[in-house]
Amino acid sequence: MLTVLMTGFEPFGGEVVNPSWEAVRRLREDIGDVRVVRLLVPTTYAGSIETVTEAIDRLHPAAVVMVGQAGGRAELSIERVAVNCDDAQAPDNAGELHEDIPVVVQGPTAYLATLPVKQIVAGLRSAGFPAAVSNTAGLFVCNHLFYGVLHHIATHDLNTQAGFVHVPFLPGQVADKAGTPSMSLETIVAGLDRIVAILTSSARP
Ligand code: PCA
Repeated sequence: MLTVLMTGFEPFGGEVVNPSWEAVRRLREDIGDVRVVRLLVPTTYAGSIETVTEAIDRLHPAAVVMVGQAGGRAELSIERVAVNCDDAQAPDNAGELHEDIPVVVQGPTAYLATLPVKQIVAGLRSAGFPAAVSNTAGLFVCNHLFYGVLHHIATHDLNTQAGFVHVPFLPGQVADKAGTPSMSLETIVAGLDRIVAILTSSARP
């Protein structure tokens, strides 16, 4: 049985929900012979990496798909690159402000996602989901976690593929944000479900 670890974040920045966790927590736990483990991650620099790397070391998943909210984006964004830099104007949920500091001191400048980014985008699009490759996961907690997990996997020589998906706001979050795109929870859940299917079908011989 293959295990896929799916993570979502707590709400942040004054929002009362985070579509990443709302969608991840609704994923089915067993899809055929794939076990989907769902994990809530704190939106903090200090806690996010440890929360996910602890689960990777315990579960030895074939893949980890980290999911976060990218308010303002219209499609499912499959992130290609994580960079070794935290630089945000807003504090995390612990009140920490990180301005222009590395995620890992003396770590490599960047890591590329080890999930098949282009194949995921093509698979989503052919199934009717709005999806695109993104070349920046921002410089806030999402990029921090993405970089930290790829660094952990690389430095411990682990056999887990890792990637990051940014999802749009939910419709209810944009009720007072005229002109801002959103995506229904059902579509986000179905898109994440499709990503699991794409990954696990390509992982099989
Ligand atoms: N999105 C933020 C952090 C948590 C989340 O869901 C980001 O894009 O960095």
